[in-house]
Parts: sequence; C-alpha cells; structure tokens
Amino acid sequence: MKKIKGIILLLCLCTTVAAEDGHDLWLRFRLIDNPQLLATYRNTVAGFVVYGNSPTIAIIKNELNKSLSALLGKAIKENSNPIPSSLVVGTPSSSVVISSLNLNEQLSKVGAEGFVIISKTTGGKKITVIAANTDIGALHGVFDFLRLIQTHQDISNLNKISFPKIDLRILDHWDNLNRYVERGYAGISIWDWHKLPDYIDPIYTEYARANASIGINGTVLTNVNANALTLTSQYLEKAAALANIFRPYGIKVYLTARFSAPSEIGGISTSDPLNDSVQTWWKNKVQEIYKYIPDFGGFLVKANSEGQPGPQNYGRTHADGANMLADAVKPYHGVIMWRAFVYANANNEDRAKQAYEEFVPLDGKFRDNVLLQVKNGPIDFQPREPFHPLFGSMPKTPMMMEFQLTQEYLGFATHLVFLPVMFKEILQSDTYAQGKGSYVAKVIDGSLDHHSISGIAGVANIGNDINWTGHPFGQANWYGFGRLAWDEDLSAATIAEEWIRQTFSNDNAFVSPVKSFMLSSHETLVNYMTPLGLHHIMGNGHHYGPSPWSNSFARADWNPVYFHRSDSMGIGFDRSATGSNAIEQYFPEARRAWENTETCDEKYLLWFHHVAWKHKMKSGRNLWEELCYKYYNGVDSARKMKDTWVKMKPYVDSERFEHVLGLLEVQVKEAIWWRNACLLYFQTFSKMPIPSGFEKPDKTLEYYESLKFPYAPGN
Ligand code: BDP
Repeated sequence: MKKIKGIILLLCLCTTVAAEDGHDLWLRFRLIDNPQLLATYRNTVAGFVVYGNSPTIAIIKNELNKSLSALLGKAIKENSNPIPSSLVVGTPSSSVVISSLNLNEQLSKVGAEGFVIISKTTGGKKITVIAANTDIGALHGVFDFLRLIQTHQDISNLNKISFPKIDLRILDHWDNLNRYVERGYAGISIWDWHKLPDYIDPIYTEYARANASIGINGTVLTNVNANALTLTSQYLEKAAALANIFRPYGIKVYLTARFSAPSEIGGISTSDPLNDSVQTWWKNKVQEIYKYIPDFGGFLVKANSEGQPGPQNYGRTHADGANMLADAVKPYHGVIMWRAFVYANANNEDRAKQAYEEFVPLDGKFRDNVLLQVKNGPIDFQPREPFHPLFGSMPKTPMMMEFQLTQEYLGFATHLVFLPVMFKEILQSDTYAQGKGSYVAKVIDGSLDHHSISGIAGVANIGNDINWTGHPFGQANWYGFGRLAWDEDLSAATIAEEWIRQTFSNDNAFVSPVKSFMLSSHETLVNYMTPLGLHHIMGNGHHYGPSPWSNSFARADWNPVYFHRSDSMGIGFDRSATGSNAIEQYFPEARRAWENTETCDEKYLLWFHHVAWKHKMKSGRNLWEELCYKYYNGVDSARKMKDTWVKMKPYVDSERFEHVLGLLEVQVKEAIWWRNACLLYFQTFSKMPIPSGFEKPDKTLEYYESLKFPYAPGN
C-alpha cells in the first residue's frame, strides 16, 4: 500500500503542469518550485499575526492562511503572540506592536489605501511588517506581499511604501439588466440580477478579491446606455447586496443614471435639470439610494450622446445636467462622472473635434464633485489614437481617463493584445498644457492642475466565461489596468512580467519570450488592422473585421469611408490647417510633432493628413509601399507570436496552452483577412501593385466585401 502511494505521489510530481481553466486569474498561489527560495520564504514567514477586528481583517487572515500555505507547501497559521511570529499586519490604532515601530513618517505618506512593508528586527527577532492607516490599506499591502512571493522576489530586506496617486480606480461594466453585455465578448454579465439579492453567487466575492488584489476601488455595475429601472427600489436592493459583498474589499458601487429617469419612472412630465420637481426627484432618489448603500460612490452619466437623453433635450448645458446630479449626491460625498463622449450627426464638424468644442467653454462651470470622463482618444477606442485634446485643456475641471479593456475595436476576445502598452503611450503623451512635461498622466492624477479628486476608469472585459475574460491573455489587460491605476509609473514590461509569473510560470525560459511578444502585441495588431494612423475601418455596427468600403449608415461619422477618405490622390483624414483643423485643439508644442506631412510622426500620419500615394516615407518607400509593408509586417508578427507560443508548451498546462494556441490560430487567420481586405480595397485607389516578394491575397475584394456577420457578438 505504502509503495503504491509512493508511486502515485511520484507520478503526480512528474506529470507536467496540471490542467487549469484560468479561473484563478493571477491569484493561483502554487507551491514555490525553487527549493532554495522555498526554504528562505519558509524561514521568513513562519506564521502571522493580524491585528484588528473587522470584516476586512477576517478577509486578510483567511487570505494569508490559504495563500501562504499554498505557496509554501505547509500550514502557515495565525499566531496568537506577535513574537516569535514573522509577519505582522495591522494599523497603529489596532496594534500596539505596529504603533511602537515608529512608522509614522512612512504612514503619513500612504493615505487611506496605501501601505508600508518593512523588514524589522524587534526583540532580537526578524519580522516583516505590513502596516497601513486602515484595514483596507493593510489588505492592499497583503496582496502586494503575496505578489512578491508569487513572483519570486527577495523578501528578506523590505522597505516599501506604496499608495495610489489616483483616487477613483474604477471598472465600468457595460452590463445590461438582462445580463447582455454591450461590447462584451466573454459571456454574459456576472451580475445575476434575477437571483439577486437573495442568491449571492460566490463569483461576486471572487470578483471583489481579484479587484482588491490590484487596487481597484470602484465598480460601475451598469451600462452607460442606461436603463431607468436600475434606479427603482427593486434594483437598488440588488445593487445593495453587491455593495455589501464589495465593501470589506474596499470597493464602492456606482450606477449609471439615465437622465430621463424623472419622466420615465418618476411620473414627472419633464426631466429638465433646472425644473424644481426634477431636482427634488433626484434628491429624493439619491437619499433613497444612500439608505440602501450608505457608501454609494455616485453616478456615471452618458448624456446627449448617441441618442441618450440629456440636458440638451431641454435646452440646457452639460454643466446644468451634471451640476443638478452633483448637488443631489454632494451631502453624501458622492461624485458625478460625466462623460465627454459626445458628437452629433447634425453637426458637420469633424467628429474628432466635437467633444472639445462642446466642453472647453464649460471649464470652471462644474461643481467640485464632478469629474469629466474622457476617452483616451478623440474618436472611439481605436487600436491607436493620439491623446484626446481635452486633456490639459480644461484646467479647472478634474478629468478622468476612460480606457476600454474590452476589445471592441481590437479583435474582440479572440486577439491577443497587451493593452498597458497603449495605455502607457497615452499616459506618457505630453499635452504641453503648462509647458514641457505636462503629461496626460499628470492631468489624470490631478497634479498638473492641483485637483483634490482624480479618477481613471476601464471598460471591463469581464463576463461569466470560466476564465473571466474569454481570452486567457485578456486577464492581463484587467490586471494591467488595475496596476497602472494604482501606479501609473509602472512600466508595461514590469506589469507584463508580474502577470506572467503569477498567471503561468516563473521559469525565465517562459517569462522572457512571452513578455517579449506581449510587449510587441499592440504594434502587431495596429500594423495588421490600422497602420500609419488609419482608424475606424472595422465592420459597421459590430466592429468585427475589416470593412473599409462600408458606407451604409445614414450617419456619416459611423462609416469607415468617412474616416480614411481614400481617393485617387491619396488616403487619410486631413485634420491639419488645410482640412478640419482638429490639430488646432492641441497645444502648439504638441501639435508640432504632427502638423507637417513631412515631419509628422508616422504613427499618426493618416490621422492628421490626407497623403499622396507616392509620398516618400522615412523608410524611403512610398506611402502605398509602406502601407503594404506595415500590413504584411503585422501578419508576420502575429505568425511569430503563434510560433513562439508553440514552443512554450512544456511550461504551460495543456488546457490553457491549447486554448491560447487555438485563439492565436484564429488571430493569424484574421490578421491575414485584415491585410488582404484592406490592401485590395485601398489598391483600387492607389492603382499600384502589392510589391514583389509579398504573398498575394488568395481571395478577391468582392469575396471580402460579401462577408456578413449578422450575429457578431457584443453589438
Ligand atoms: C462605442 C460603442 C458603444 C458605446 C459607446 C460609448 O460602440 O457601444 O455605447 O462607445 O462609449 O464605442 O458610449
């Protein structure tokens, strides 16, 4: 019997990595597979003491017990006595031990959510201290400490201070009450509204834990295309149940407010923000919400945008609308996140210019609890856009960043693209609003204009798929968003490496090649979809696949032909002084990099200029050849990514390996589709051949144009 057991054990140890469905995310906590490190860790963390008494403290104790035991392969328990315990967690107010350690100076810097992790010797014994000003701060510190172990860092001599520069770090769910997720590609909504509030799915706790582990502190539960029913008591009760789960993880609940709710569910004939009954209705509604959810965060509002109702329906301004709601939530310390994603068909102006024209005159007119939430670029979550000209242009208004994690325009949950690279590109862009160094990041964190409130939002890519995000690598975008929201100075490379080590393996033979293709994956995708500043040439409506020929919407600025403007002369949208002059909305030093066709950063060439097909590029090729080169290069890189992944087989469990491989195969196929369809179409204008040496498209333009996808997801 003993022998058989031994053989079974040996078999278990020898089998390659066990199958995993990806549900554990980056919180896998597998046994440290490096014996030397394991011994050091066991020595450094023999037990723990957590001070305090709150639901958050209970979560911390459970997390440490479970995760440390799993990582270190032996039961790591709570000791009743701090010494000789090796990990001590708490706040100065909950623990005499912590308050005796003289951490006041460090703690004075970390605010309510940050933490200090420090190695100390006390009573002749080495201990590791995780100290914070609040239990939530301690929870963040605990997750950070676990990350150090999970990524095989040295924990013997720690001296770390960490705190977020951005106050509101929020996931926006575009989830409808019927569980359909707008632009969702990972199943249906994880919010089971029908069974709430009575049945509490364990997924809610898992969701809160995952977000807390990366420092996200807010969630907008509902779609920006809002449903007034969300605000009825029937649904508030459900939202309150979720808020109760999230609270001990430091996560606040926010809702989207439908502007016409007073008329839709309030029985008032108008929703005019300057009408007394309307104002009273909102005040009462907000009071009711706070009864259900005492720490309710506030509202996210999409108004007068793509058909949504708003203050302009009543001849009022965005400021009138936002301020009415701001006044209602003010007594409870709530905020209004008012979206700047507005453009109108009736307006003949370049769509890229409209938000700026609408909002800049309103700078200084918003209440101090209003944040203007602006998408990263002036059009709409394209694979690459220059930063939005509103950043830096409304110094009196706190401005929130809105990134999109769900890949509406970036191949859905089928294409592997590591978005933090793109997020960093935007955050590090210099607006020059107050001279050199006025980075978008500084606008967002409020430091440029000295705002007391700041925020960043990511449109979630989460659904009820077993692995949360559809693509196993989609998790890296959720993870990366949270990490950047916490610390915008982290590099994309650091984030990628952390994620790979926690999610897959610490083996450098795996980490290094995978990190390398993650970091180039964004450029790869841009090259095979929209190189050189092209944008919005996806399938109409659903945004799946290439469709540069589309011109079927009555609304011009929804059609690809509006955006690429190809003709026999050239291609691109002239937004320079000779065209729409959208470039004028940027500060002079910022636009200098783009205003001249000859010197324009080629990443954005066709965004800002209509360029002749024979225009000479920096490479020496003409524009047409360069376009071909980029599209072919994108496909080659996608192929290389797949080839590299194939070599990673020994390091990954078969389930996730095969899943990623299958998706990469689709990605390569779709990259070829993009390349062929776009080049064949643009060739009808350039009238030049695809340069020799490149494989020729194997299908005709007519074939690509005939493809229809009536049931493409997310639409
Ligand atoms: C567009 C999406 C649409 C959203 C809209 C928005 O296609 O589904 O409702 O953005 O952000 O990208 O409001």
